[in-house]
Amino acid sequence: MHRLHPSTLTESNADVRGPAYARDQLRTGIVHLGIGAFHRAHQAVYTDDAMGLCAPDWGILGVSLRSAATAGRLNPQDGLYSVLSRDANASELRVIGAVRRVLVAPRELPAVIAAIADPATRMVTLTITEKGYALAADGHSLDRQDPALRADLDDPQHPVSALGVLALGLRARAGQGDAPLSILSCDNLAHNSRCLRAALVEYLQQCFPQILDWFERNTTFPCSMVDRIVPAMSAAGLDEQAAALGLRDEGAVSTEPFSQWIIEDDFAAGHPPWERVGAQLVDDIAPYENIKLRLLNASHSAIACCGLLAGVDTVDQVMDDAALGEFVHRLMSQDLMPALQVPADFDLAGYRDKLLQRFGNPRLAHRCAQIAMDSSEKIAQRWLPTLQQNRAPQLRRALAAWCYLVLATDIAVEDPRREQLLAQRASTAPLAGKVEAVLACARITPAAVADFARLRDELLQGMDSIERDGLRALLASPLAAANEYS
Ligand code: CS2
Repeated sequence: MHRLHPSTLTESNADVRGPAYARDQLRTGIVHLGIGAFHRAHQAVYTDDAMGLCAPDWGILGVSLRSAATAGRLNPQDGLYSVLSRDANASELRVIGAVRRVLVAPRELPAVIAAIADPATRMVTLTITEKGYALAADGHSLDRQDPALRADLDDPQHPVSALGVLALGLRARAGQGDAPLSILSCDNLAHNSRCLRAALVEYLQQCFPQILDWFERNTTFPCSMVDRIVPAMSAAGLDEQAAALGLRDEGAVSTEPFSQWIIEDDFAAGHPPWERVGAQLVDDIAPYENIKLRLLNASHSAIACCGLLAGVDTVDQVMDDAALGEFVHRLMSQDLMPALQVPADFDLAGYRDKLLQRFGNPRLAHRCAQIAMDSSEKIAQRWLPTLQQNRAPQLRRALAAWCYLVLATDIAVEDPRREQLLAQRASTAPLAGKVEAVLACARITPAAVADFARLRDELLQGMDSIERDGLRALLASPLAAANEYS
């Protein structure tokens, strides 16, 4: 079978849709830092659609900050890759042409800096995951313990972190005079681009204070809420997608039909007509990002911890499991939804029902282990605001499941604070102290949660109950259902 490439595209199966613009005229308008599967199934798809309606000058130059894997997959295909979206009822396969090339920052730093500095680049976008922002517990200042950030603050000419690369690129851009640029975070963080801006300002104050005036004049930071479930691709998934495409595609991604993107309308130098292909431009995204983070992502993290602990592999299998699926429903309706402020015309129950349907998608095979990664970062964004606002007894059970997972099992989960978490697992100190230390890794501290001592005691009880009777028994135990959302 031939490999996907512009020269082989005509060999793809007949019903596969390709770019609707002259791809040989594609020019770069966007530099994207962190070009993983999510970006390829989300922003790049909107951009591909939008370029069917405008000049193709919003092509994407992807940058990988660490691994050369994505470059190795996409560059031999001239940036082309396929996106398969499917659920129980429908399936669509298409080829995306919006990505022009992928650079690998550790080996091609000068080219990355030149691309950010190039006045033809009108936007820098980022999907670097929560931990990529190196934010301290207050959520906006720099975490000076972060190893990559520390290295960059010491040697800003040879950066390895996203912030460091972006800052050096901005310094080069500023050297050429005024050239407005929108910088847009597409990560699951509350006030994502505003947090990024605050972190960058602090970084620039220390490393390149001479460009701060330029930075004020030339940059905007529209926040955005992104939503599409994109599981990691498996080897079997690649084979299956190649068979459907009729071409081998090493960069293939597979996702759900649903996609949402809400962006603050605050661009410095124009934007692709994303709003004509399904994205929403709004004045204030705060309510939407809260709903998404504290309902979708919060439930996702609970599903992941409970699924891992119960030995259930994927999200749809969790939803199919009587005790676990019912728990997720209660968690949403009793704890998460009552803690949300929603715009007057927003149908929250409808949003929940759609989410339950999306989580149940049997064609996604979204693994609990993937979502459980980096839990210590995610919990602060997804669970903490609800814990601060109400009793949230169901959410406390999910938190007990996480503590149990970390402290009482040997299930390996990647986490930026893995060493601290493992040290607690190994420690012989009393359990209460270990639970407090684990919670602190997720920024759940006495300063953050008013009834912290009670929370800790409930978690100890919850862990004890898991130990004695198993997770399902804890999740099913009767509790007063306060504030039920019907
Ligand atoms: C998930 C998200 O892996 C995770 O942490 O919760 O990636 C989730 O699938 C997306 O935010 C959905 O938009």
